[in-house]
Amino acid sequence: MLTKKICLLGDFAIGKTSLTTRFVRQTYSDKYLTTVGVKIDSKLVRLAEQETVKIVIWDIAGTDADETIVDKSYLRGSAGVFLVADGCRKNTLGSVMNLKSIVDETVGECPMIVAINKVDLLSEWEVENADVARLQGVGLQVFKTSAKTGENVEAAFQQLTRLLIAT
Ligand code: G3D
Ligand code: MG
Repeated sequence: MLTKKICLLGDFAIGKTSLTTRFVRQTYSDKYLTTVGVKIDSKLVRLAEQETVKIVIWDIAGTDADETIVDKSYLRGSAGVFLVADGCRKNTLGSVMNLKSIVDETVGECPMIVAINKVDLLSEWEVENADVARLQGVGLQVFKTSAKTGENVEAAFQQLTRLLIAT
């Protein structure tokens, strides 16, 4: 079976761990432990074409909103990257662009998907269509997700998996 490593990257407290937990275990907990270092999970993803891929997910500790620091050694061997922003904090989109550049430099060209998370909190939503269009303009596919309700979580991971096996 194909095994592919992906990394989740994005600012602190935007929902990386919650998205991973939702995807891997179909659950969501409002209680969470701040990720220290890295947490590794895996899940078998069955694609429509009867193909099953084992996705190994590296949930890397949140970066500081101002610094976008990521230990590049974690990125090594990644087949793809799941970039995460918080729809209620527009500045987290800037970090997504920085992280994309870091991935471009360290991993090289690889599939990346953006999840703009917390779409269940629409009343607090700050991200506009133009922001989404800007990401799409640099070739990123964007999903508005909620780890809380599960909306689009499976779809985003499935799409990244599809891109992984297409390359
Ligand atoms: P991180 O791994 O990116 O640092 P976490 O983020 O998954 O630890 O989540 C940070 C906070 O955001 C947690 O709340 C978590 O419950 C919340 N959260 C994550 N995803 C969603 C979502 O889709 N919707 C909503 N409404 N909240 C979400 P606390 O309050 O424990 O800090
Ligand atoms: Mg975390």
